[in-house]
Amino acid sequence: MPQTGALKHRSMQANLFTNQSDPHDFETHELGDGWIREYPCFLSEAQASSLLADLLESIPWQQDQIRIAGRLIPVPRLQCWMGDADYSYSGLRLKALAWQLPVLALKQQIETVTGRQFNSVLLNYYRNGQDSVAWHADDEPELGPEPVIASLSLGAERPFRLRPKATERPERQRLLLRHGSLLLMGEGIQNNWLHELPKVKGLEKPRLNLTFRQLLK
Ligand SMILES: O=C(O)CCC(=O)C(=O)O
Ligand SMILES: [Mn+2]
Repeated sequence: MPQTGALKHRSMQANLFTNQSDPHDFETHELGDGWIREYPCFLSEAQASSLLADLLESIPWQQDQIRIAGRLIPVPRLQCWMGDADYSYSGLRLKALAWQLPVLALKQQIETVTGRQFNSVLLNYYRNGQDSVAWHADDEPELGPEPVIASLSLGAERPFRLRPKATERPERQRLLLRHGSLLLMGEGIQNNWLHELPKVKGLEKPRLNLTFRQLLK
């Protein structure tokens, strides 16, 4: 940011006495037919680093395969689906793992700060800059007509891009997803926009991302 056509609203409460960042601080970007909100300091550096080490170790990471034009292709990242119900995308059925304590605690913290409810999470492990997520929208029917998704980033800072689904529209958005930051993708984003996490040449450091979702019962 700043980006074409993006209107920003800030809520930055500087703490004059401790100079500490507040997890409630946010910046909203209105994109016309959708909005996103960044919480740049959602977790402190120490909290984020400890959670990163814990999850790298404790999550049963696996490389799933999706079917494209009849062929099974390994996705370029490791994943784990956790929560109250199983999930499908691109012909892939993900069995839900029971909530693990640090992830459940994080879910509750995110619900308090965002005022939104979530019952599942997709955890992604990008081992280095060659791992990525291609252009997509999280608009499966199981997520309801207007999905709102909260996305927490840990580890290597990576660019995240958005573009309208309508190919004739030129707008683009690019954010940097920092260690310990939270991105809330609000109403309109999954219906009207696509997002991706592109590959980054020469990056060796790992990154984890947790996208909290609300599946319809
Ligand atoms: O890693 C990210 O920041 C995005 C992940 C994502 O879009 C997804 O899991 O649907
Ligand atoms: Mn997504």
